[in-house]
Amino acid sequence: MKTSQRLFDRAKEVMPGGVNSPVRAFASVGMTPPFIEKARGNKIYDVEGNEYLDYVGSWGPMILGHADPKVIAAVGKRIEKGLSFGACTELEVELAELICGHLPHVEMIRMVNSGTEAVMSALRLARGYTKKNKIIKFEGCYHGHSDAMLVKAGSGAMTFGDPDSAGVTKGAAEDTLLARYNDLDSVETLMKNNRDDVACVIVEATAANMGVVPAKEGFLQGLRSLCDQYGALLIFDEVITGFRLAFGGAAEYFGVTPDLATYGKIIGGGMPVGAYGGRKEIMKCVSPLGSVYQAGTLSGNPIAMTAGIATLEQLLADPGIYDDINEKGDYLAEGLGRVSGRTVNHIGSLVCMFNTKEPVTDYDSARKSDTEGFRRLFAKLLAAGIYVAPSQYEAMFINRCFTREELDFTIETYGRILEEIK
Ligand code: KE4
Repeated sequence: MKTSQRLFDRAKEVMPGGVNSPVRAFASVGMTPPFIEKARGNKIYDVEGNEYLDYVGSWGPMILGHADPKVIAAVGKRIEKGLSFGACTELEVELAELICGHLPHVEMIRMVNSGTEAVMSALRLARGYTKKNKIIKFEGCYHGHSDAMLVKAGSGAMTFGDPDSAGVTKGAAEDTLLARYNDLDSVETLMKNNRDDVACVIVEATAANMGVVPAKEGFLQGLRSLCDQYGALLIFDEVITGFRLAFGGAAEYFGVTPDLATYGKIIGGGMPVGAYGGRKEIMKCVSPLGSVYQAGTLSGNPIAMTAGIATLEQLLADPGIYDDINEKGDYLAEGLGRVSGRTVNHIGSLVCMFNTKEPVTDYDSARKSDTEGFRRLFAKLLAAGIYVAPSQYEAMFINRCFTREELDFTIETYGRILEEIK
C-alpha cells in the first residue's frame, strides 16, 4: 500500500530533504509530510485517503479553490494544442492586457516563471533604471531565494533559522540594506546614510512571511514619500497580496502606488507564473527594448497563461469574492483570538495566530512566538484534519470555498487542542 512515509523515504534518497521546497519537508514540526494525491475546493486528500481542510492552498494561488471547474476546463481544452512553443502567443497578450487594463500602476508587464524570478528581475530593473546600487528590504520579509534577498529573509529561511543563507557571497549581499518593518525611521536612516545610491525599497505591502504582519497606518504612504524624496523606486512585492487583498492587490487596498510590483501565485492559478510590471518609462528599460536583460524559456507559457486568464477572469466577473473571503478572514481571526487569547493578525483572507500574547508588528516581535507550542498544536490540527502551514511564520490562506460551518469547526478545534496542550 502507498503511504506518505514510504514515499517520503524514497523521496529523501533522491531529493534534498525529500522535497522541492524546504518548508514542505515538515522539518520544523518534526513530522512526515502527507503526500497529496488530489484536491478540490478547500480540501486536499493524501495518498492514504485522509481528507484535510486546506488553509495553505498551494501557498496562495488557489483563491477560487482547488480544481476550479472553469480553470480545469480551460486548461484541458488548451492543452490539446500543445504545451510550449517558445514563441509569441495570443494568450500572453490577453493576460498582459487583462492586468494592465485593470491595474493603473501597471502600464507594462513581463511574465516570468516564479515570484523569485519576478523579484530578481524587478531589482535588476530598478538598478538599471536608477543607475543606483543599494536595495532596502525589511527583516522578516521574504522575496524568494535570489542572493540579494536572502538577508534576514522570512518564510522557510526564518523557519529553519538560516535567514542569511550559506552560499550567498558578501558581494552579493553587501548592497542589501536591512530596515525594520513598520518603522519609517529605520528606512530614513538608511536613505540618509546611502544618499543618492538607493535604487529601491522592496516591501511586502502586508508581510505574510513572518506570519501575517499588516502594514501600520501611514507606513506605506511614508515609504512612498521617502522614495520620492531620495529618488528611489518603491517596489511592492505582491506575490501573496496581488489579486488577493483586492483585484489590484495591496496597491488598491491601501491606495498607495508603487513604481514597480511583482506578482506570482494567483496570477498563474496554480501554474508556474510570476510577473513584474510598472510604469512604461521604467519597463522600457527591459530587453529587448532596453539594456536590462532578463529572459526565460517558459515565460508566458500558453498553458500557464490559460490557467491565469481563467482565474483572473472569474475574479473580475465576481468581485463579491473579495467581500466573501475577507469577511471569512475577519470571522476566523475573531474566533481564533477568542478561543486562544493569543495574538491573531489578519488582513483580508490572510490570517495568522501567533503563539504569543504580545503584539506582533515586526520580525523581532514575531520571533517571540513559542514555536515549540506551535509544533504541538500543528500535529494535533493535522490529526483533526486541519492542514495549516507547517511553520509559525506563514499565513492561513482562505479561499472562497470555505463555509461558515468549516470555519466554526476550525475555531472549535483550535480551542479544544489549545486546552489539551496547555
Ligand atoms: P516563488 O519563487 O516561491 O514563486 O515566490 C517567492 C516569493 C516572493 N515574494 C513573496 C512575498 C512570497 O511569499 C514568495 C514565496 N512564498 C512562499 C510562502 N511563504 C513560498 C512557499 C515555499 O517557499 O515553498
